[in-house]
Order: sequence, then structure tokens, then C-alpha cells
Amino acid sequence: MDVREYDNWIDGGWAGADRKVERKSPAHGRLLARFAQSDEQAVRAAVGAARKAFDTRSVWSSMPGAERAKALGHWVDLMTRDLERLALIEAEEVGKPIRFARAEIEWSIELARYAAALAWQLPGDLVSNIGDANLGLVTREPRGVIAMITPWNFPMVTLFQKLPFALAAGCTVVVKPSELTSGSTLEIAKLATEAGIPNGVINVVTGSGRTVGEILTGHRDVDMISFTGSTAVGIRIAQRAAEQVKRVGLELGGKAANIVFADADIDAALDGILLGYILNQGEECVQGTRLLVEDSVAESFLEKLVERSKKIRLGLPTDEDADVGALIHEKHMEQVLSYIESGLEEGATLLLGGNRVTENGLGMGYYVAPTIFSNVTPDMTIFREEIFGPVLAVTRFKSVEEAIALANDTNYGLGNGLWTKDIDKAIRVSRELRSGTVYVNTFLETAAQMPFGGLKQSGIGRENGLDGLLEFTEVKSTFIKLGKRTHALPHTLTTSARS
Ligand code: TXE
Repeated sequence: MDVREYDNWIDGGWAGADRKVERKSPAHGRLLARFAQSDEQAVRAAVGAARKAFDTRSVWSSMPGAERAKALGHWVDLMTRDLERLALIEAEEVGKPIRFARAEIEWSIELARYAAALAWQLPGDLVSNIGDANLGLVTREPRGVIAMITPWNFPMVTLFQKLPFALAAGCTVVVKPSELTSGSTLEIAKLATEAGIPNGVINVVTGSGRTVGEILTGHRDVDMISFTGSTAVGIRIAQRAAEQVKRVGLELGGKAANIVFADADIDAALDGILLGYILNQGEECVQGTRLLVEDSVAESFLEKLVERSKKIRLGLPTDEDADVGALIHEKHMEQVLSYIESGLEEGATLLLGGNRVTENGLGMGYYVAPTIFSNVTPDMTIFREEIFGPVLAVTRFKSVEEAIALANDTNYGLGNGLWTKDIDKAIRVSRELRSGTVYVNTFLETAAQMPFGGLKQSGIGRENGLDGLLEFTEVKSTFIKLGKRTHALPHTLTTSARS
């Protein structure tokens, strides 16, 4: 297998770097790629290219929406052409099974297709009731140069919930992907140039967050920072942004609850709970990591869930039948195992898993067995903290009120799910759940038109949908006087008084 060598992508071409960071496979340890460890000069060049492309209005920011949509459409075609190649890069660098990587690229392309359509019709308002001789225009303009900082769990989807929307609005962009998974981001930036998106509109600088990320977020020519990652770094970024009164969009962690009522379609709920806790090895911000199950059905539900979970197949990224892949790196695996340890120490009952997996050729990778704890109480660490691994914490409840209180007993508010055949209960509970998304009788559903984002410490702002486009726009109010101006100036200052 060839090692992929990458530089930064700046102003429509590769820009070399003296220092490199290596990415080894979390699944089998082999070297996969080398990325640039960018310095201040590289970040300045990238922001400079984005600024110039934005300020030269005809290049992109004031191009007719239809033209931008056309260019984004060509880009979509090229990504579709290269889907398999992109999926393999994604699977290998993240450690996830190839079929999920494929689905991720397909979904990213879908988001780009939707955002391209939005470029046709940036909404605005005409205000006609401010007097006969006045007209108000409320228009939306692209925000400017956007710094996008993205994580390693879904390198493409987390980027595509931002990038095509910002481009559709007319912004230009500098992306700093995770230093662990930069390959697909660099590849799609190159494809953008091939598709005719002008130089400087998309730039990518790679390297560590603490150096490259900090330089980028502090750069005065960056108008907005759009970040997906941990809550701790999100807080840091919000502080940096505040120093220069920059806009921020933050998509941070989560601790979703999946509530199963006794009157649910139990088989459907089992599917949803299973997918919810193992998808992407549990490295997911809307992971259904807490199962709240009604006491009267809990025993039999858990028996079935454990039986089904035993069939989950762990495998290498290229294993077409694998359900769960490797965790992102050794330190993260150790952290997940230490959360499992805390569950045992704090008195939860281990029903399944709880260990690292090294059998069947997985010994060189960072695999953790699907793990289920029951008798979890709200004071336990595994109930409260984001684990980001295939670990499910189960808590029983006896009433609707108790279920709602348990679900909301968290600092996060990204997503929650509930399972019931009673429509009144479904609507009541979904209204009372404090999260940006609620899934009723389903889980991890997606649609490009549906906004995505969090309450509380899960973030600020929304991605996807029309809201996702508007995040990257500024509102401008323009007053237009019709006919003769009769403003209330002091008499002595009016034109007629002077003449
Ligand atoms: O994320 P970081 P990490 C959660 C999850 C996970 C934990 C740690 O719980 O276990 O975060 O993951 C860049 N200035 N999520 O440490 O550090 C960094 O280089 C500017 C949830 O990998 O937040 C990367 O590009 N940038 C989440 C990006 O921030 C900085 C997805 C995210 O890395 C920076 C990932 C700084 N000071 C992890 N420090 C989700 N919402 O899905 C780091 N970065």
C-alpha cells in the first residue's frame, strides 16, 4: 500500500511544507499518510488567498447565485466520480468500516447538492410599510472569510455540514481538518479546483490544533469560525473569537438519551438502540449512549439487546461485513476503557463487553467490544460524560415525568430519541426534551433540509437546512427614499434655509 504524501492546498495548488505529521492506521498500525505541519506563514498564505478571493467580488462573492450553483454542481459530479477512492481514504484514516465510509461520502455529496440549490435563491425581504416615500430592503450578504475547524470522527460529513453552505452563500474558506484525518479534505479541495471553483475560494492548512488552529482563529482577516469538535476546544474557540468579536458556529459534544416506553414497537426500538450506540464505533456526537427503558419491559428488552449485540462484527476498514471499526488512536481507546472501569467502580452492572478486542487479526488496532451497562444512575460518570466509544449506559424509569427528567439531566442538548406508539405521549415528550433534534420512533435520521445543532453545551448555531445557509450570511438593511426627502432636520440646517 502506498503512503499518501500531502502538502497544504492554498490558492488552487499544492503548497509545500518543511515539517510533516504522520498518520498511522488505527486498525493495523501501518503508515497511511503524511500531512503538512503548517506554520504561521502557511496559515497567513491561506487566509490571504481566501481574503483576496472574497474581496475581488467578481471571483466568487458577488457572482450570480446560479453561477455558483453550477460550479458546485460540477464539484458534486467529480466527488461522485471519485466516491470509492474518497471512501477508502476516509475508512483507513478514521478506522471505520468501508461501507459506512461510503455512506458518509454519499451523504456529504447529498449535502453539497442541496446547498448548491440554495445558492440559486438567497432569501431577502422588501419592507413596504415604512411610509409611502420609503422602501426598505433587507438583503443577505456572504459573511466573508470563514475558518472551518473539523474533527476526525466524520471528517467529510462534519465538513460538508458547513463548507457547501458557506460556498453557496458566497463566502471563501480556510479549512483546518483534524491532523489525524486530513486526506479526504485535501482531496475534495483539489476536486473543487478541477470543477472550476476559483482559486482561493477553498484553502486547506493541516497540522495540530494547538498550533495551526490557534494561529487561524486569531487571524484578523478571518470573519467567522465554524467549529466541530469537543466542548473544551469549542469554549476556547469562543473565547478567541470574543477577543476580536468574530462570529462563531459551534457543533460540540452530546450525551443523547434514547427513551423506550413499554408501549413501543419493541423490535423497531431494538434496531434503533443498537444502531444508536455502535454507529461509527460510538464516536459520534449524537450517539444514543444512554438508554432509558421503562421498568415493566426492561428485563426482556435488555436480554434481546444483549443477544443482538453479540452478533456485532468488529473488523478492519476494508472488511465489507464489519459493523464496528477501530477507535481513533491508542490514547482514546485507553480513555474509553477507563470510562468502562469507572462504570464498574461506581457500581453499574456490566451486561456485555467491557474489554479491548485483539482476536481475529485485530491485535494491532484499537478495538473495544460493544459494551452495555445496566443499573446506571445519574451520578455515575458514564451517565454524565461523553465517552465516544461503543458503550451504552442503561437506566430504568417508571413514569413519563421521570423519563423526561433523566433525559434532560445533562449539560448537553444535541439529540434525543423516544419510542412509543402513543402519539400524544410522543408529542408531549418531544416538546419537553431539551435538545436541537428529537427522533420519534427512529434514530440518527438525516435530511439535508433539516437543521442540525445543539442546546446547552452542545453548541451555538445550526447547520444544514436553510438555517445552515443563513449562518454564513450577514443581514443588511438598506433604506431607499422615493421622491423628495422630508427628513426632520432642524430648520436652519435644511437646504432651503441655507439658500
Ligand atoms: O477533539 P478536539 P479531540 C469529543 C469527543 C472526543 C473528544 C476529544 O468526546 O473524545 O472530543 O476529541 C482542533 N484551537 N469530540 O481531542 O481537540 C483539532 O486539531 C483551534 C466530539 O480530537 O476538539 C481538530 O481539528 N483548533 C466531536 C478539532 O479541533 C483546535 C467530534 C477537533 O479536535 C484547538 C470530535 C485549538 N486550541 C471530538 N485544539 C463532535 N462534536 O462530534 C484542537 N483543535
